[in-house]
Amino acid sequence: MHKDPNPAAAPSLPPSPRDASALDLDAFWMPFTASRQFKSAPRLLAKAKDMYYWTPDGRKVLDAVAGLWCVNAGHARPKIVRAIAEQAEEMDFAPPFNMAHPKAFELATKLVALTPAGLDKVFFTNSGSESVDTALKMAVAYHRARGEGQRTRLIGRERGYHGVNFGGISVGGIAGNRKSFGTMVGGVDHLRHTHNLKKNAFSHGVPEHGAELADDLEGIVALHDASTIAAVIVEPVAGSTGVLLPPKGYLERLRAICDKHGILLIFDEVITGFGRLGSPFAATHFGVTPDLMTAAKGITNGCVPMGAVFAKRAIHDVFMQGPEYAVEFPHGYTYSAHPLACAASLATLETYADEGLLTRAATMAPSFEHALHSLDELPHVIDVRNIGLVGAIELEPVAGAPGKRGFDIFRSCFERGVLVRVTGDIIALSPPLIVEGAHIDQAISTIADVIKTQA
Ligand code: PXG
Repeated sequence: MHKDPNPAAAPSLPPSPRDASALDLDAFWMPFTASRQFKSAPRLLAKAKDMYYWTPDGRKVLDAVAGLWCVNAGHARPKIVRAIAEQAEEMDFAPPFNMAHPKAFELATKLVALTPAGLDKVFFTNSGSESVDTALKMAVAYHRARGEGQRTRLIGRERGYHGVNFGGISVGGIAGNRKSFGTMVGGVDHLRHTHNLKKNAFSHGVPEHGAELADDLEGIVALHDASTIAAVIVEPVAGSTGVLLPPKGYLERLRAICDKHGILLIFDEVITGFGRLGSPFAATHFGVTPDLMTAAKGITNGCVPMGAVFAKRAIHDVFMQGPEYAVEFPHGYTYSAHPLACAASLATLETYADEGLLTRAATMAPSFEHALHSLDELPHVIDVRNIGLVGAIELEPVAGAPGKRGFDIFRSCFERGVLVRVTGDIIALSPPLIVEGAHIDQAISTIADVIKTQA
């Protein structure tokens, strides 16, 4: 099926209509980009199929990061492409407030069949950031609706990434994403992060040490009193800040402390959802069920923007009070459950099912792990870690220039035909779940060559 890692060319791909030299790069204010550097030497992508991108000048690039952790079934998959085109013809838009369309219900039913037992309700958004802010609002409003309106505090974690909206950056733990933006949402506190290279470097799978860091929550409860705390939000595996794995037993302990104090546990599964770890969700992988769970990215294979918040039935049901003509949860987006997104997601779920992709990462994990750890001894490599089809290579920063080594490696890999993701001096890999051994070999050998060349 996807066995050939290097098909000669993309057969049906016409030449791109745009090349970099003809483009005016001025007007587009780019997201999360070193813009001046980019605009001095743009890296453009023009076509994509299965495991590959092509640049406008026809250079082929292996996608070792599923776009941005989202194209889990690989690019331009026929069922999904067709579903989007057909939906655009049939009905482009339907208002989502006090109206709906059948595919929204069909999708909701199929999605909750994939989530851990109990997460029976789904609210649609258009991105991970919107999912996070929706979940935080749900948590606070839930407590209020059941008569505990003083439970408003939200607890995040250092090095957490929960998107870029005000709720998300407030519970998020990345100073660089917070410091420029003034007042954060009030009453937020943070757990310590779990990344500990001294104890856990070069772990295969989840690290041994650090479950006790979940007890930070007891400390926070002691400080603020549980009666003021609405929810704790964590990524089961932190992606954006460099693939930080939960220590063995950590998530279970967090769950137990939340239960003890009536605090809702939110898993942000924007990256881990839809098969990344070898199970449909990290919650299923770790056997820990949150009260609310956010998703996005892989929900539509990255083809149409969509996000979701999954909620326990009991949380949803608390809202179902008051007069029947009144809105119970005053929240939602013009594009919640957009018909194109629903069509794309239904076809995505079919593609995942047809090809067993939601568990394929478990099959590929051992060879991925083996290949990744062949980098352990290379110069400047201070950690290599992995789980499912997620990997990270952490490099010693250049003295006085943190992030420079990582960025240089990212650019060199791209020049050599492999797209990786770099955060600071950590290289992250999260290939599409259709990846084959030969693709892994290509990615790892390219990274190895680049690290050796730059050493
Ligand atoms: N939560 C988590 C856990 C995420 O990883 C978001 C929320 C926000 O999703 P949206 O769709 O609003 O971007 C994310 C997004 C990276 C990278 O380099 C990761 C994300 C976004 C951009 C870059 O790791 N994740």
